Amino acid sequence: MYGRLPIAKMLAVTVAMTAAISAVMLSINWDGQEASTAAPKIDDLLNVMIVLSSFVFSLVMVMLFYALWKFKAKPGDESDGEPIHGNTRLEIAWTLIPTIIVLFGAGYSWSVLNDIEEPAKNALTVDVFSQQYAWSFGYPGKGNAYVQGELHVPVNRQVQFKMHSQDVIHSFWVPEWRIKKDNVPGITTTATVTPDRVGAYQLICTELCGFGHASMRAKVVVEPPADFRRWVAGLKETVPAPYLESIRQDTETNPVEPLGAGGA
Ligand SMILES: [Cu+2]
Repeated sequence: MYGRLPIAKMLAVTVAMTAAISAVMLSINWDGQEASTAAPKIDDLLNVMIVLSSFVFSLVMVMLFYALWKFKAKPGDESDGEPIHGNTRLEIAWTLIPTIIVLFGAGYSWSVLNDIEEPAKNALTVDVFSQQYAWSFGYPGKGNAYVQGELHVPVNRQVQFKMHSQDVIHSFWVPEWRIKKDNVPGITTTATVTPDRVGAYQLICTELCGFGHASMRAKVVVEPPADFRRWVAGLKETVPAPYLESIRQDTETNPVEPLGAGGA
């Protein structure tokens, strides 16, 4: 028989290794500057996931290297390995531990998502139009004022971005806000963001959408409310008719009837 496993020692090594890996991984600023109220919450979530992943990785490595060292064949030993018929305690442990970790991760993510998508009463709605390979924006609360390639929003106010793709799937991503949302043709998707830092950022398409995908970007300006109002008031164009039509079609192609009832 193998004798008892040195569980206390293995656990100590696992914890030490988790701490060492986490210290290195958490010292790296993975996501860059935080510029929305959601950003610190999402970064905390990522950090917790990094620690959990470091723990799982360490545990697997410690057990793997222990087994390699402990059960190595002696020189000259040509015999077959000992037949093993399961180990109930081990099987319970390797089912229970991952289940707890995954359920914890799911619950924590759920609560963060709930929190950051909580709608605010004074939210500003912005229509986002994506098309190979450009972004443009409409302000339905401001007479459908329209602008191409440059998005302005006021600081410290929730913005509800309504996405309307005109062709293929694009994805709306401002890294400093952390928020990402797919733009799906025929469907209106919504991204909720409260920018909390004045500055200029980049909107990046993060769904491979064709030849010009890499250059599908727009400037994002977060500014004080008065500056934003002045900027919007200075816009000359209004949302073009085909785009307005796509907003109407989007809602029509989301049938309220159950699927198969001829709604689409
Ligand atoms: Cu793209």
